[in-house]
Amino acid sequence: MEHEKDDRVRDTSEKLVRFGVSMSERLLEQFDVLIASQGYTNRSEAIRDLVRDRLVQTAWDSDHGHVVGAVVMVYDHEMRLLEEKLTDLQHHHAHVVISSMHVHLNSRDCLEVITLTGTAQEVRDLANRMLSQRGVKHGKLVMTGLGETPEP
Ligand code: NI
Repeated sequence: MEHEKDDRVRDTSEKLVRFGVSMSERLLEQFDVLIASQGYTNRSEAIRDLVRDRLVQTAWDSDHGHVVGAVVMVYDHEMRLLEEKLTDLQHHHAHVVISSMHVHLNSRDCLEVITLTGTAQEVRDLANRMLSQRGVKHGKLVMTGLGETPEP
């Protein structure tokens, strides 16, 4: 039974291609030290992640690239009209907002995580508009993505 299950997983996975890479011994040594310090146990996984990271960055650099991101922010919920403004922005860009999580940190401050998807420009614009509101004490847009186009 275990064997059948393994075959099914293999059938649906993408075809792997092996290729050779040439680089100087010194560069490879430095790469190995770097990836070992990051917890990688093999070069292939580290190289795949580097390639995906470059593809994600390129999607963010092109305004039309499809991206996924999360706004993580801390704000003062007693700031007049702030919660209404943040909610209004999300309603007006509902096609970009996937979900949100709200945490009451203490009697005044809230942490909110809002996940977004769309073109890089749409996601960046909405994130900037939320983060620049008065009363938002700290926040960041975490930029990520699939890094590759899923198979049709
Ligand atoms: Ni709260």
